[in-house]
Amino acid sequence: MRKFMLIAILVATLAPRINAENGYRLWLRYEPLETTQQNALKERIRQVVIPEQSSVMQSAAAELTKALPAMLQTPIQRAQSLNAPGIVVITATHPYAKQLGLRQDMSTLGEEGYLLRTVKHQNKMMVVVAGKNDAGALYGTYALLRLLQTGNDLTNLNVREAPSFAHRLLNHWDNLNGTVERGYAGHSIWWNVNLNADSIIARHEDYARANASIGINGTVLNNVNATPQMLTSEYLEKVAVIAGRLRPYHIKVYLSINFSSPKELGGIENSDPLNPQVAQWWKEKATEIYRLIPDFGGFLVKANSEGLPGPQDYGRTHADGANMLADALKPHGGLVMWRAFVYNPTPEDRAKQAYSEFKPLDGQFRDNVIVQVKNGPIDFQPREPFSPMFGAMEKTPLMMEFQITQEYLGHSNHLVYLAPMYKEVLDADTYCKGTGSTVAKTLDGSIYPHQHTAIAGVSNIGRDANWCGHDIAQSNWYAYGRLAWNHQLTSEQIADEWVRMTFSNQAEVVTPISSMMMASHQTCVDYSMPLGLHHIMGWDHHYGPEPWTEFPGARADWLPQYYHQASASGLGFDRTDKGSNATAQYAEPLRSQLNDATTCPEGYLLWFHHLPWDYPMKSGRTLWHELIERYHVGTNNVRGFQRTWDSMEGMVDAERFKAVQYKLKIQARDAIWWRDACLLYFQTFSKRPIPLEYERPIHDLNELKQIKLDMGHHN
Ligand code: BDP
Repeated sequence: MRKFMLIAILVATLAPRINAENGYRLWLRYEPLETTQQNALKERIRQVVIPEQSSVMQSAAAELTKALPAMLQTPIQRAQSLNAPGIVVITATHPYAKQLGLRQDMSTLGEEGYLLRTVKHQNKMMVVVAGKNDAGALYGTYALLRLLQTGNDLTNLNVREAPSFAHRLLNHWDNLNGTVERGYAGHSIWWNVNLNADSIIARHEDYARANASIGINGTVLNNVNATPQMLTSEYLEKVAVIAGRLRPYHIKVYLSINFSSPKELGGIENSDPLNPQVAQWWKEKATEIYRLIPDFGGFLVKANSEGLPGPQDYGRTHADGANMLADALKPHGGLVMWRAFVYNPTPEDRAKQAYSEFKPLDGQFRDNVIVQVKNGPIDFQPREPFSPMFGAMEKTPLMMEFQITQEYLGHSNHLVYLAPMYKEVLDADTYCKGTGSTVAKTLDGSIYPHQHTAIAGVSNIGRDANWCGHDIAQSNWYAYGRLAWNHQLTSEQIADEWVRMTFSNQAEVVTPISSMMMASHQTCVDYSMPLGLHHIMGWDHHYGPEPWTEFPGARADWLPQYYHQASASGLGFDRTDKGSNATAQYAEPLRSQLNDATTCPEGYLLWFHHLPWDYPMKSGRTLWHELIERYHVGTNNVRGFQRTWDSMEGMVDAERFKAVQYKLKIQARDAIWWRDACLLYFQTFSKRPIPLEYERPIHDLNELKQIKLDMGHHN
């Protein structure tokens, strides 16, 4: 017995140290580095010098003071002079920039950019983080910590970075009652909380740290479906408190506004943007906001969309509405982010409507208006072609809106790494100015040199201990931020960094988890809406399959049949010039490529084409057979993810291991649910068998149709 215990203890000490974790620390865990790396760095980093005093610089100092001793397992001195080797963090204007020979290089750094350099100063090695301004210094500090966390040594550092987009925002769809629209990670971290509770103060600070570490510099605190109440002084005072917590991390706050606020709050007879009283009300409101929050970012506006009020209620245009708000914010330096998510129950194909409505307004917006466009023309479906607005609006700055929360991608139950989806859109060629006019380049100022460039991601953050509900969903917050900073990073690179910081630097952990992540988006598309299918999910909650849903009296464009058009003759939405002609909204040669089923990428095939069940696919299979194949590839891949994850037992901490394992079981069951539901339903039209080499369905279509999920707990 005794002997057995001794062996057990020995094994425990030899095994890698794995602490219990609940995911709260995200990718900022600062675990002790490998001993050899620690020893090398202890020589090189004897002190930290951060001579400047701004609150942002203090955040950089606090992060280093927290991270370095933990990673190096030794106390680190703060010092004022360059007497010993160590880390120096400065901005371009500090005299050290000159002494260290960096002034010249820094003069050409982009806004918020930074350099990381190893330089020799009086025979001592200095690791220098040099920011264009204090924000750049903060971002450089986090970049340095990322290099350390991911196992790099700091010899011969030569990094030069500046962000792709000037405004890099999260959009929280948080309601003032504390619920989160399409949020699957608990209640709001902003609303219906005790702002002075220690746990909330800590949350806000840790939120700010996490965002600063990936370069996010703005956040919209409330739902785009905004209530006028948001702009009452009671709430603005809360906003000021939150702004105060985010400011030291260089994060500005923004608010979603309700276009009817003047009428609802100000008692004005209407909210017509051309009514001088209305314009005046907004001017005064802006003044009140900036008195409380001098660096307030601006307004995000969802207007005349899904029943919300807007300028069209008064016969005015989106430009009239946006410009009136822009004029109110202009003297304070604020921005209007006006959403283009508009569609009405008209005969026009929903996928065409945003373009139809906004394209004629190009050139009519004030210079502090940015039009915020969802990545695809419908609504955050698992896969959409890019919105044809990208590239088409030459005189108006557009900004991308991605969704980080997994509204249509299995909520926080499914493991779906979204970087490949973001990249697919950012790297897509619009051809608006010839080959190579990628979506990213139409937005980042390289094709259209607008004063403002921006990007937004709909947050997946809530009050769950692990912030995002699913431990792996943290990677989507991370990846969004990294791509907002540099859209040229690859999905693989981002996954690799994230796994290293979040789980472990060991190759046996990094390789399997990141490969699984890399396969996960295509897998989810395959088991839910393959080959360009879209909007066939459950009514309202958007979880699980419901290609059959009918709702008497509901808008046609909220129902799945509108999108899949399944019939005895085939499947898919004809958006070619023989159908709705949505393809005409794209530039040539893409237009012709999409318009022709033989050249349309198969991933978008049923988005643009209605094809017969026997249509020959590139694989040699018929469309019906290919559909079966894709659904099975999807479900089989999820079973593979389960095996991969199970092989991580003991390699990652037990708490997160179990949590992810549990979610993968749900995902595997859901994937089969999707597969059986869609194939059995489409089979009622195709009237063709499922070939025998495939698994037999385990559900019955009629039973599946009875499933009515109550997702109330999510909101
Ligand atoms: C859809 C969501 C809805 C949002 C809307 C929007 O289902 O909850 O309010 O988009 O973006 O994806 O405004």
